[in-house]
Amino acid sequence: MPEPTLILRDVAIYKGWLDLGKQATLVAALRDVVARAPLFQPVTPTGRAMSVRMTSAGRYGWISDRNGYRYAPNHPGGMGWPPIPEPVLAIWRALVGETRLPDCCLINLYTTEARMGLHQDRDEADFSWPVLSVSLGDDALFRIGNLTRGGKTESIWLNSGDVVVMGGAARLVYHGIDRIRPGSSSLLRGGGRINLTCRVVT
Ligand SMILES: O=C(O)CCC(=O)C(=O)O
Ligand SMILES: [Mn+2]
Repeated sequence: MPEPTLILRDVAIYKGWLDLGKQATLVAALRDVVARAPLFQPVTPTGRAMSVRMTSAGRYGWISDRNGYRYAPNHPGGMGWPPIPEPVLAIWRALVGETRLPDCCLINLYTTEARMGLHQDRDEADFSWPVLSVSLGDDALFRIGNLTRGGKTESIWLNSGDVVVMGGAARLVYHGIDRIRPGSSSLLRGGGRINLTCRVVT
């Protein structure tokens, strides 16, 4: 596997993994996904609206509503999730391998005010598979904590084209997005940031 640019608290960060051409190809593929499985604004189990809008591609999509956080075989609108676009799978193949491909590619859209609180990705059945995440569009301040809630954290700005892999000792690390830097990228018409999070679910 290629060497990451840096490792922060066991999280592997590949700065600038995708050049502008590859980023644009990804965005075009994601527009097709969103056309078939529209973005929706989830609520947390306690009923608070999340600030990101989201949708998914793959056998499963990640959803949140009054019934909890979980993977679902269908979009809340009833349709199936579109397949994960090939350029997304190509990133997974290069950085994780071919043995198993992700079941879910969650697509988060952050507009100016959106953020994501510190959390663990733990709705999957098998934590031996890493989580791979791709940043597109505006810069985002990514915070990495510990394996339990609380304690000191470290932050790093993620830029468009960066890829993050949380596996091994970092698979269950707390992480979140404090804020984005509006207007820092011109990749997305209308601005904002897209994050793709690929996971093996079952
Ligand atoms: O937006 C990001 O970079 C992280 C997203 C994330 O942690 C998640 O969707 O679980
Ligand atoms: Mn996460």
